[in-house]
Formats: sequence, structure tokens, C-alpha cells
Amino acid sequence: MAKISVRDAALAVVTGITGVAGSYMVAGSTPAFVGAPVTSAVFRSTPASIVTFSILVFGKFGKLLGFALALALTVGLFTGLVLVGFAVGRHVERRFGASVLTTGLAWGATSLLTGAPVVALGAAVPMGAVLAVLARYSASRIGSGGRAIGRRDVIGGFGLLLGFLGLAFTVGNRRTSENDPDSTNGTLDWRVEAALREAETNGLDVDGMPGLVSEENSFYEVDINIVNPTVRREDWQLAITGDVTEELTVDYGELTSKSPTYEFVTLRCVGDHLNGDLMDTGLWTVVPLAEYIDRAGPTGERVVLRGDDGYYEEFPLAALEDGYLAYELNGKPLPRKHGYPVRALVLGHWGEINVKWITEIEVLEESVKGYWEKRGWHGTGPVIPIAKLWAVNRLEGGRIRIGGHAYAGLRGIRRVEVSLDGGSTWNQTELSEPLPSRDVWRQWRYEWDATEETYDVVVRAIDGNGNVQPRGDANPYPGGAKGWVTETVEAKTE
Ligand SMILES: Nc1nc2c(c(=O)[nH]1)N[C@H]1C(S)=C(S)[C@@H](COP(=O)(O)O)O[C@H]1N2
Ligand SMILES: [Mo]
Repeated sequence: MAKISVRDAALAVVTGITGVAGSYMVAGSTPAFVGAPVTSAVFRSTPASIVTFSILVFGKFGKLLGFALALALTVGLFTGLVLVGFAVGRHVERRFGASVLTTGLAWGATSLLTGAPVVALGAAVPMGAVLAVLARYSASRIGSGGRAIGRRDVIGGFGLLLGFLGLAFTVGNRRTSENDPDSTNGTLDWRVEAALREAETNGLDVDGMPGLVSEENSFYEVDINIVNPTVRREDWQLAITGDVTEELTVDYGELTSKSPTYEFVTLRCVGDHLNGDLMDTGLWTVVPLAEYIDRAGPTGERVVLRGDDGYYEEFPLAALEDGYLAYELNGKPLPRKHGYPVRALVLGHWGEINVKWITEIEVLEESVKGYWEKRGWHGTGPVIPIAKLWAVNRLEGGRIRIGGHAYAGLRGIRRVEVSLDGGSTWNQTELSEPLPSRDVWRQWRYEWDATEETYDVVVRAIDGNGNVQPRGDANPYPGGAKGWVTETVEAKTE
């Protein structure tokens, strides 16, 4: 095997970067971007323990880290292709042999990975162009020495590369937002407006505490992939299959021809830390699933819900008695990252069975493991009650006001109690008026005159059945964090 010169390697890396950038430029953050299948392959093949660790320890940062790794791998893949092109191109008695060959390879590989041959040209053409330019620097062919590259060439080349990266990033981002559903036109339905107003009125006033309804943009997001699917309304279909008397499909037109209801539903990820923020509430436009399930006539007792991203979760069919298909969030089309055009909502359960971009409900007779359960999680059941401490206000005259949100799924929140002495004595807190939904959080607030310097504050929820929030392993893995949120509150800030 011929040795690869440093120069060839450097040229190959630059060409590889150009290809990835070119792909992003035409595809944006959609499945047609060459980084999408590579990132999903990386996530899927990463050992469960590492995925879990990076979710729990790094949170969003872990996702970014995974993305950076996958991008590097994609660049590596393209770089390899270019080197193959160089090696073979050496034997091609044409000046542009290597460029043509490499362009073809890059196009083929990208098409195969993304299944989008036309968009794949976005990766291949810029690579070919770079190589064609580089070929001019070569006396005969790339990969066989050629004219020495001077410092000015290198600086100029870097300038061009950076310029192209900037352009690709900007244009690609625009492509990404073109794939977001249009939520700018149209006015909110009056029922949505009324419900949102009620939530606004019910909200307790504590500085820095989130409202009773989360903004679409700040609503937490957990996905198995970095790049989310792009499903068009016109193409969306839900199939009910498996152990049923009659398989059936539902499309978007049929779903939205039903008169919808509007439900406040809180979602919480089983991976949420005790006082974490993987918990949010939306006002969802929904259609009950029960009618469709009944029509299909299930003969099994388990279901698998599948999403367009390859995600799937399995749980008892009975949970779908409180199951919905949701197609709007806060009166606007579901954002792409929350499952556009349609997602499942299963009241009272951990977030993970609320499958986004839902495509199939398969009824089964026997149970199988879902995506996260294969990775050791137990997140398909009802949520564990939680009271969060999300805001501390120091008021005039040495008064302290604290507040947060409490959630217990379908059991509801009856009380939230606060201890100022590490859990020896307990005080009742004020609760926000309940919203007219069955599976929604409440806010709590507590105020006192500070006479001491520090307080060991502990917060706990009591659910609608009178059960006190359980204590136990505070680690969210595998079945959700157990315990009471505690925080040392200083009367004065230094
Ligand atoms: N198709 C699909 N659905 C999914 C997921 C996913 O990765 N893919 N993540 C699940 C998890 S773990 C949670 S906690 C919720 C989060 O919903 P959100 O991102 O809209 O907040 O979606 C669930 N539904
Ligand atoms: Mo989750």
C-alpha cells in the first residue's frame, strides 16, 4: 500500500469537511443531512451505560458532545472516501480522475446513508469542486506529489473554507426552519385563549418561577436522535396493527375532522433529577385514542407505540384508556421537536411513552422491551410524585418567599409541605387553583419572616390519595429519582 503523505491527508480532511458542510447547506437539520444517519448510528450503538451516564451527567451537553463526535465521524468517513479516491486516482491517467471518482463515491455513500440522492449532491458537488481546484495545483495528479503548496495558498484556502462553512451554516439553518410548521398565521381558537388565560390567572406570583403553562420554545426535549424526523401532514398516517380484529389507519385529515378537546398535560422524563427541569406543561389539542382502539378491536393486552424516528415503547394497552393523539401545543401546530404533526399523550405516565411523530400502535399478546427498557430504564409506568423548589425570593423586611411546581400524575396534588428545619417540623404551603385537567402540575408558594441566617429547607408533595412523596434512591436511573428536594436558603445574599 502506498503511504499517505501529510499533504494528501490534509487535503482529504479539508475536502471531507467541505462535504459535510455542503450536505448541511442543502439539507439543514433534517434526515437528509449526512450527519443524521451517522449520529443515530452512534447513539444506537453506544453502550446503554454511557448513553444513560451522558444524559444524567451532561444533560444537553452530552447531546452536543454526541453530535460533535458524530460530525467528526462523518468528516472521517468522507476523508476516507477521498483518500480512496486519491489512491485509485493515481492510476487514472487523467488530471481530474481522482476528483470525479471521489465525487461519485461521496454521492453514492451519502445517498445510501440518507436515502435522498438529489440532496446528496449537496455533499458531493462541493467536494468535487474542491478537488478539481486542488488538481490544478498538482503537476499531474493529486496524490502524486505535484507543485509545492505555499503559505499563501494555505491561508487563502483556509479563508475560503471558513467562508464556505459560514455560508453552509447560515443557509442550512434556514433549511431547518423551513421544516418547522408555520405557527405564525392564524389566530388562537377562543377556547385555547380562554384556557391559557385561566392558567395565567391561576399562576402564583413568585419571581423567577415558571408559569403554569410552558412556552413552546422552552418546553424540555428528549430525543434518541440529534436530528429529528420531518414528517409532512399530508403524509402522516397512524396504523393500528397486530393482535386486532381489524387493522386500521388514520390520517391527518380524518384526525382533525373530529371536534378536538383541549387538555393541560404535564410531561416529566424519568431521567429528570429531583430538582431538575425535565418537566413541563402544555395545553394540547387532542383527540382521544379510545375510539380508534375500540374500532380496531384489540385481542392482546400490551401495545407498542412507534415513532418515525425508529423509537418505540411498550406498555399495557389499558394505559391508552387515558391516551390521546395531540396535534397542537398551546393552540399552534405541534413544534417539530415535540412530534409534528401528531404525538401520543398517555396521562399519568412518564414522558417516554408519549411517543412523538407517532406512526404505529401495535397490539401484542406478550410483552417485549421498549427502547429505554432495553437500556435498563423502568420508565413506562405512572410518575412518582414530586415537589420542586424552583424559586427563592428575598423580600423587603427580611421576608423570604419560595415556590415551585408539584406533580403526581393522575393522583393529583393535594398538599405541598415545607420544612425550614431539615424535616423536623412541617408547614402547609399555598397552592395554585387546580387547572381543569386530570394530569397537570400545580404551583406552591410559602413565605416567612427570616429570624435566622440560614434555613435547611425541605419540600414534599402529598398526592390526591394522601400518599407522601416517597424517599429512596435519588438517582433517576433506572426508575425515576426518589426523595425530597432540600436546599440551604440564606436569609441574606452576601
Ligand atoms: N418518537 C419519539 N418519541 C419520544 C422520544 C423520542 O426520542 N422519540 N422521547 C421520549 C421521552 S424519553 C420523553 S421524556 C418525551 C419528551 O417529550 P418532549 O421532547 O416533547 O418534551 O418524549 C418521548 N417520546
Ligand atoms: Mo424521558
